[in-house]
Amino acid sequence: DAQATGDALREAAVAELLAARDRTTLLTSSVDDADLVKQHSPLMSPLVWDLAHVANQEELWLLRAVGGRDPMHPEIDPLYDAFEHPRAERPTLPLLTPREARRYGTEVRGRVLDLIERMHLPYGEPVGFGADLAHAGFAFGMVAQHEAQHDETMLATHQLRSGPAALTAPPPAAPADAAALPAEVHVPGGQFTMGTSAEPWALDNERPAHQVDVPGFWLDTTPVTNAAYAEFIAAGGYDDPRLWTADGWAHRQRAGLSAPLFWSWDGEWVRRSFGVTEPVVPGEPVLHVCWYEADAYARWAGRRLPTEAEWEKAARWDPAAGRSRRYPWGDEDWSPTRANLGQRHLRPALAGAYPDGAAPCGARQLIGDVWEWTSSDFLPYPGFTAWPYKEYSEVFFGPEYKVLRGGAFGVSPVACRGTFRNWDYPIRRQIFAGFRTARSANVPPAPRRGGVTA
Ligand code: AVJ
Ligand code: FE
Repeated sequence: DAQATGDALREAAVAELLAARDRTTLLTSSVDDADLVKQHSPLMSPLVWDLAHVANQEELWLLRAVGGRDPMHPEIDPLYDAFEHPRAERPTLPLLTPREARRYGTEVRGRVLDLIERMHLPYGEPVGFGADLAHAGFAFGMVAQHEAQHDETMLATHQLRSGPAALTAPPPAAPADAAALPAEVHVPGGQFTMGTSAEPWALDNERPAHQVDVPGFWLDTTPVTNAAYAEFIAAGGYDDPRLWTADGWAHRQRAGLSAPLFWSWDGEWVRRSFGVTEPVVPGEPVLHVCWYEADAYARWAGRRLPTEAEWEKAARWDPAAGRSRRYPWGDEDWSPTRANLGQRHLRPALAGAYPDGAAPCGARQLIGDVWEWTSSDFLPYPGFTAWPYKEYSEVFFGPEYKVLRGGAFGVSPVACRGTFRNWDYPIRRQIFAGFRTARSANVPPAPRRGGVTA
């Protein structure tokens, strides 16, 4: 009933807020203060900015908007408004010190836990002050997802920093049956439900649920591997303008692209991963490629990137039940055997891993491991309403951003589901992005490239 659902959502919100803070603490205590205030790349904020920004957003949405409290330190709001200062500029701002940022975060969190404990979380009809934002614990879930997203951003900053490793983690489990997997799987044609109106913490851009007709198509069983991608490089893929879009070729020339970010040639391909230089693992999904590189690879392979709707249909459509699932494996929440999420590992698992997370179509690793570029621009669904602020999604809609789906090893489960949408510029490579390819039913299969066990 409504009371029990409200209590469950409250408990889940508290657990997710605490889990996000554990990750934030790990990411900001594994380096010293000099490292926290330093800018490791013009693409990223200093870690200490993210630290205070998550606290500031938590204060804004939970203490002020839901709780009706007065601002704690109104003078710092502009410093932590992502739209006021671009990332490159943030190190020059009079930011809170690491010690001040930690204390601010702890104070906000203490008050938030106090607030949520004493709050009635409306689940049925919204009533009273702040009831809309707090409805189904949405604002709490949104803030937990926000901090989790910045944890992923901070993880990308860690990957960009120079010097010895600051983070360590065990490798993910190896797949048992990858050799037996088909290269591609079929997704049947017809209507399916894309997006959601039911998921309580779905963000505005995932809403509302709507019917989309997706003709039958074929999709790679797993993300494209390093071995397959290395074949594309060896075949001269970076030197053949016919494989690239006009914008992609111009960017490839301007930026001097010749391999994924963090790769270098040393008689073999090696890569730098969180402070460790190591041979590129052939069977792992390729990581740190931009949309233009993914698109060119797909053309070389005689294929194309999947559309966003194709990706979601492959991940959610259950033909036997005639409905869309929350996740590829069903409606149950994530668990560690289903997908590589939550920064439990610092790398993707080998292609073919996580049989427990397979979709009804047979595709693996749609959730976790690497974000997957789709061919689609980031656009609103029919019936979209910005909520609770235009700057989460609406201001980004348009052709300049491409959609990524599925989440990566550094994405927290709270911010990952079959409907979750991410987006970035097609030139971006510091994000944990790879891809898989597709072909329409009327296109003949091309010779297999790479292979899931390579
Ligand atoms: C959804 C990952 C594109 O990091 O810019 C964080 C998430 N929004 N703070 C981003 C976000 C506001 C957003 N992405
Ligand atoms: Fe943010």
